Amino acid sequence: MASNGSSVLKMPEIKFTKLFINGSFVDSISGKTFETRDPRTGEVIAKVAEGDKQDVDLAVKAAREAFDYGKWPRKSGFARGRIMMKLADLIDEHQEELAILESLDSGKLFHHNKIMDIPGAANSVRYYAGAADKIHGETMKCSGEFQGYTLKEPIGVVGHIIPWNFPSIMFFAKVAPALAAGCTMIVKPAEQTPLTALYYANLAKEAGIPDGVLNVITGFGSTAGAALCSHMNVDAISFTGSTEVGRLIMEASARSNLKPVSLELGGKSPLIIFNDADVNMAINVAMQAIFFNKGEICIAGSRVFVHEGIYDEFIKKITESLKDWVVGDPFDSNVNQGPQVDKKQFEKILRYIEYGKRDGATLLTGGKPCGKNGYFIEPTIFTDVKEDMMIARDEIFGPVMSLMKFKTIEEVIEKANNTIYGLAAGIITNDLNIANRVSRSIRAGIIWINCYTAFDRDCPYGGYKMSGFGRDLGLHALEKYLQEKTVITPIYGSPW
Ligand code: TXE
Repeated sequence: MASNGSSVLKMPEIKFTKLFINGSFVDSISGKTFETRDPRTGEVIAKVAEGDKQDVDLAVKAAREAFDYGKWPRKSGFARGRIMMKLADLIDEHQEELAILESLDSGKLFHHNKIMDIPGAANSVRYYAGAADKIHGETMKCSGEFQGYTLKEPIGVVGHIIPWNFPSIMFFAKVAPALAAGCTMIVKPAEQTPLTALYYANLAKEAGIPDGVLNVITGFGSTAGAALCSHMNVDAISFTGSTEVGRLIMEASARSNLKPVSLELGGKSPLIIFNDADVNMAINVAMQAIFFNKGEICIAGSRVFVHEGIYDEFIKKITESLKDWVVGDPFDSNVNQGPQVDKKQFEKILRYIEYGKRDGATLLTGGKPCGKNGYFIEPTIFTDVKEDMMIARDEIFGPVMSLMKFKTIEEVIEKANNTIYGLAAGIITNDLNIANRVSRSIRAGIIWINCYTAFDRDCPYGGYKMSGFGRDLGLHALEKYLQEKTVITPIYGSPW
């Protein structure tokens, strides 16, 4: 049981804990399991099958057969889309149970899961279901007496490697366009958050997705994930996770079959607040940019640059606003921030807070764990941050804001770009010329003007520089799961 402020939620039974291969839930070949824990307490929620190379081999075989001989890639896009629509409806029917499982496993806020993540996942499936019958090639009027056309064909067997910060959203950001394209696939969810992925596997079967098309292998990255990336029979990898692992995935591809990979990696995104900004609005945006999802979001606005003209006012008011920010049980609807996903992430964030203090930044708010159990951390703000400090350079992936002052537009553009990453940036100003100039000058894949963390499934999402390449979301995401074939034919019979 858990209270969400107004009502009491019944904790669901954990029904799916085995690997999902070729339409059935099965134990891992080794018989091994691993524990998934509740970040509110650190207690074990369930033991889940630990897949490894041999299990990946079985899943790839099933996906290969489903691709080479099965109906899914040969169905019309319209027929695939209808089955996907059914899956979306099933997700809606199980919305509350899925939202609870997601919070239990990840510490994400239940009310966010209920109104954003789970309905967002269902709507992603609908978006790509609607696109499945609109995948076309081109025709070319060639020189001479030939004509050419292109076919967009599914790329084949895809491996999706999913992180733990948005388990449902990321699952469908990758699975839905791949299904629409006609691919078959193996999903490796993060070891911290395997529960909803297995639940979706069951719903996919119920919706009528044929056996072997969608397989889920739970397990660890260095074993199951690595086996998928170096598999000779996997045709593409779509990955979201750390930059370090992104590098390993490219290496695995280079050493195996040169499968194309798309990587959505870390970030250290700047939020730039100019002196004409409405300071109260800027504070709301800045707080959402870094504290939303407990800072466990790759686009987190972790470097906040505030113009010197409003810097003192900004500091005073953000300190006041944080007094109303509640850290606590993610099932309570009055709570703004739940626990970090696991002990490793919790300790990483606390380590970075110590680096900040050690390197001479001033701790304005927070800086400590809170609560007796679990992985809760106070929302933390550092001032007097210098660009070369570790807290200003590295992705912390937690509720830690680095505040910096600036004077001129040229200076702030240079500072904002002074990072190996290029995922996102935010600009707060009412001056259209400033907004235009800065948005063109920042090397990042997404720019928000007078907002932050605003996503739409129709807007492509991905990074510049070491934040990766390839785009999720939007019709662009379909391209990762398609390849183009050119066909040339004489118009008036063969000249040979
Ligand atoms: O990431 P990993 P971790 C960043 C964030 C975080 C840090 C570490 O800074 O603090 O990464 O988190 C799988 N071959 N992001 O350790 O290891 C793994 O099992 C194939 C940013 O959790 O990259 C999981 O499914 N797969 C990020 C997934 O990769 C491997 C989201 C991500 O885990 C693998 C998460 C391997 N060798 C963390 N090793 C974002 N961009 O949103 C691991 N995995």
